[in-house]
Amino acid sequence: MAVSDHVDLERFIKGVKKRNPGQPEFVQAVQEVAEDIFEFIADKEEYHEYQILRRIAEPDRVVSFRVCWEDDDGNIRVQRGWRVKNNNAIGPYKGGIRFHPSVTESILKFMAFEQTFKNSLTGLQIDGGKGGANFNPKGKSDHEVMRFCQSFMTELYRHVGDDIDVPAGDIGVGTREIGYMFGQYKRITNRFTGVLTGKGLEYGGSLIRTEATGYGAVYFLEDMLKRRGDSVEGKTVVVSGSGNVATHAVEKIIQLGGKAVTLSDSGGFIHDPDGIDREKLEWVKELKTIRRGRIAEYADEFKRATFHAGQRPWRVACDLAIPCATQNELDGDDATILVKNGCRGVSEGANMPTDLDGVHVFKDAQILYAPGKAANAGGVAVSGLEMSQNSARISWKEEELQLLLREIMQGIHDRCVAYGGTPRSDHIDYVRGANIAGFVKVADAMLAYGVV
Ligand code: NDP
Ligand code: 2IT
Repeated sequence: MAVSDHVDLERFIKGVKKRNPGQPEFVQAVQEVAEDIFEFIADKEEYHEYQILRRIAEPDRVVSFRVCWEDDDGNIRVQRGWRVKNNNAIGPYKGGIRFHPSVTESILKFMAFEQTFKNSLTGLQIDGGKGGANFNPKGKSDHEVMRFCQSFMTELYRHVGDDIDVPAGDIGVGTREIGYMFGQYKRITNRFTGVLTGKGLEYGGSLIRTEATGYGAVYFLEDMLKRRGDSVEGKTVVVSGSGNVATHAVEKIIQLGGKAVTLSDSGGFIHDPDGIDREKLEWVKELKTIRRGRIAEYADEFKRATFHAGQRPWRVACDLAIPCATQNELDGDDATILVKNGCRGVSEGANMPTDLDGVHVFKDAQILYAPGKAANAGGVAVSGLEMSQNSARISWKEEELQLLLREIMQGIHDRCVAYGGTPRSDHIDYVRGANIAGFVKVADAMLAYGVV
């Protein structure tokens, strides 16, 4: 990068920080992208003149609203809900809804920004949005969750629509919550449309949507390894999280002959040196989706496994790692230890799980490192396919969808390779590849529209 580009980049980041005080996650996500984009657009005057990156890093709209609900003891509770509409240059706003006590505007803005690049990479007609609330579903009864979801949708319904903005699930929002929200949308509007994805199969959901994010993250790993003449088979894999993405990533690792040895939640991680097999995985799924228990219970059930309270799994020696819990769960020290212990590939199932220091460690070590916006795009891709099925009022067969997901993930991989090459080396910088490939499509659409 030329000196003047560095100055421009520094000035740009300074501006982002100034305009978004108290929003570190959003600044972090923009910074990671800007580092690559500034270099790419150095000799592309139009992108500068039309302030494309500056415009993508300013959400089209941020809607914030009060959500009141009544708990089982009759207390009135007040939460804050949001929908961040980052960009709709290449399709309707599209992205998940997160219910977690840690949710802030900064976290939703970072994810809506990332989603713009991710959705562009899928090749489908969808652009970036994200929503959520600082509501903690843990320990709440079914009826409390239902009342919260209904109240949330009573405000959100006026901001979404099947060709306007199509939310889906994320942390704390699965099929149960989508069902309650879809029911309320239908009741208020009297319309049965594909306004949400991740729906139940009985009312317009798509086959393999539940599996898609975790499977996709492993497919991406498989494609990176394949390019090096290697595979997942026989590899030891460290996985964090124990929700939708983590459990389906483990499922695909097992199918491909790998051995996943860890899972985690906010209480700590379990290490199973024998590997998490199909039977154990079914037990975890039941624990997490039906009994809604803690991962610590795994070590009580399977005696050779150990539970490590308050810790993350990155010190366990492995060939491959798939972070699938949450943002900034893997820092520079963790990344250094992973590399030192021989980890050769990282595929991010979660959104921005690696902090900026960690990203630089992986980049410098030149391991196979796939950022979330590329590696976890399988979920939103099948959401996009759910939208297509809903518009046509048809349901595709499982084999067709499996094939489409596999092809889309390979397409994303290849787009990253096309833009992520490094001079005089066979190494691919997948972060740069994803940032630039995601940017170009959105940027060119924005240029076509002029200044709007
Ligand atoms: P789930 O709610 O199903 O599971 C979340 C998992 O992450 C749980 O094990 C949870 O543990 C853990 N976790 C959440 N917050 C924290 C925290 N602050 N510290 C430690 N652990 C935490 O969510 P998903 O599996 O759907 O989502 C996981 C990640 O994948 C998120 O980053 C999400 O944005 C991303 N993602 C999800 C997609 C999807 O289709 N669902 C698509 C693309 C990305 P605990 O139960 O203790 O909270
Ligand atoms: O981060 C994500 O891509 C998701 N939570 C899924 C979004 C979607 O619309 O399916």
